[in-house]
Parts: sequence; structure tokens; C-alpha cells
Amino acid sequence: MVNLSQIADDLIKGQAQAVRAGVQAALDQGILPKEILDRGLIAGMSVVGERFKLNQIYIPEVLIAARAMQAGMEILRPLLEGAGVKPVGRVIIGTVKGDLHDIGKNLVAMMLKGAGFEVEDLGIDVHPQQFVQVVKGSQAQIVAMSCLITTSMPSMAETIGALEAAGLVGKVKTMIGGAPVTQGYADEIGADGYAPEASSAVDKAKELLGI
Ligand code: B1M
Repeated sequence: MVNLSQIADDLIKGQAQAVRAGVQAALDQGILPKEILDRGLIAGMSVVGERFKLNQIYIPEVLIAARAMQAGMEILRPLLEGAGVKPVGRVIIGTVKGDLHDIGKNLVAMMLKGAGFEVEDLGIDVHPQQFVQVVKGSQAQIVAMSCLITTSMPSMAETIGALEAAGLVGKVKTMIGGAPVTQGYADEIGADGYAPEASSAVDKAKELLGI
């Protein structure tokens, strides 16, 4: 019987192969992908974050743990994303300028795809003007921004400002998320929506489109 806390422990140790094997074994035993994600991968990464904060581990260990997390996510991705359904909406997503974290953003993109959204992922360190250019040339209905470091939070406000200046605010809704972000911050910068984690990001995107 696979113990999901063993997957979390393997992730903390950065053992990508063990994480991959644990995730597969858990699926084979019929454990739901979302449960493996929450109680295995995300639980492990939370411990990594705590130890990083306390200077008990450093960037190389965090990177190795992040790689182990990606290894587990690769197996879960197709199961969380679903396939071949007509898009319920179109989303452009990216981690904002100055920020290189992408694990949470990738999860949100994965969950949105799983819920039937068409998602264009611009990656990390996305400049406000890059969001603007892509929105102009697309049928996007939502711009979704992720941010993990407090110093990059103003990039979200800048992006909303750039969309406003380009006259695109009627065309797209904006939503934001990421560990340091709050509903209060969303209100302050005029974002249309905020979600604290990946599943509620799907609910928020649907709410913004009136689905
Ligand atoms: Co960085 N890092 N990091 N890091 N790192 C944090 C964020 C930090 C909190 C660690 C700490 O001190 N405890 C801290 C920020 C402190 C602050 O801003 N006040 C920090 C720091 C300081 C840094 C550097 C500056 C370190 C340095 O160089 N001295 C540097 C920044 C570089 C840069 O971005 N310019 C840096 C670098 C890195 C690595 C490259 C080593 C690596 C990133 C690898 C990668 O992403 N590919 C890394 C990691 C892994 C972390 C921690 C440990 C884990 C982040 C993570 O992936 N969590 C993190 C500590 C922590 O968060 N506990 C930390 C798992 C992920 C599933 O959660 O991303 O929160 P999260 O996403 C959640 C929700 O937030 C939400 O849904 C997701 C799933 O539920 N969500 C959204 C996210 N985006 C959303 C968008 C939405 C809605 C919901 O709508 C659009």
C-alpha cells in the first residue's frame, strides 16, 4: 500500500525517480490524482518551503526538490487535464515580470486545461507588454497572473495598467494568485479575480466568464 507521505518525503529528499514510482504506484492502487497531488507533492513542497525559509536548506536543494515535483506532475498532468473537449473559455497565463517561479502557475494551467479551458502559457518573467501583445492577437477572455515573490507583486499592477492603457480591459478579465497575493491585494490593484489555489482558480475563471 502506497503511503502518500512517503511521496512527500521522497520529494523533500529530491529523489525524482522515487517520486515518479510512488505517484505511479498510488495511481495503480486507485488513489485519485488530486489526492496524490495535494497530500503527496504539494505537502512535500510545503516542507521544502518551510526549511528554505529557515535557512535549513538552500537553492540547490530546493531546485532538486522542484525537479522531483515536476517528475510527479508529469505523470499526473494528462489525468488532471482531460482531453479533446471544446474549450469553455480561453486563458493566457504567465508568471509576472521579475519572478521565475513556475510550479504553482503550471498547476493552475493544468487544472484550467482539465476543466476544459484553452490555455496559452507565456512562461515566467512575463513583461506587461508581452501580455498586452499576446492578448491583442488572440481571443483570450482572461489574463491569469501568478506571483511568488513579494518584490514582483507590483508587476501584476503594472500589467493591469498596461492592459488598461492598451484599451483591452473590456476585452479581457484579469485574475491573480500566488502565495503572497491576497483578495485585498487584488482589490487594491483592480484585478477582476483572485484565487488562493489551483482548484479555486478554475472556479474563479468560470465565475468571471459567467459559466
Ligand atoms: Co523561491 N522563494 N526563490 N525558488 N521558492 C519562495 C517563493 C519563498 C517564499 C521561500 C521562502 O523564503 N520561504 C521566497 C519568497 C519570499 C518573499 O517574496 N517574501 C523565495 C525566494 C526569496 C526566492 C529567491 C529570491 C531566492 C534567491 O535567489 N535568494 C529566488 C527568486 C528568483 C526569482 O524569481 N526572481 C528563488 C528561486 C527559487 C527556485 C528557482 C530555487 C525554485 C523555483 C523553481 C520553479 O518554480 N521552477 C524556488 C522554490 C521552489 C520556492 C518554494 C520553496 C516553493 C514554491 C513552490 O513551487 N510551491 C517557495 C516557498 C513556498 O512557497 N513555500 C519559494 C509549490 C506550489 C504548488 O505552490 O507556487 O504557491 P505555489 O502555487 C499555489 C498557489 O499559490 C496558487 O495555486 C498553486 C497551487 O495550489 N497559485 C495561483 C499560484 N499561482 C496562481 C495563480 C492564480 C491562482 C492561484 O490565478 C492566476
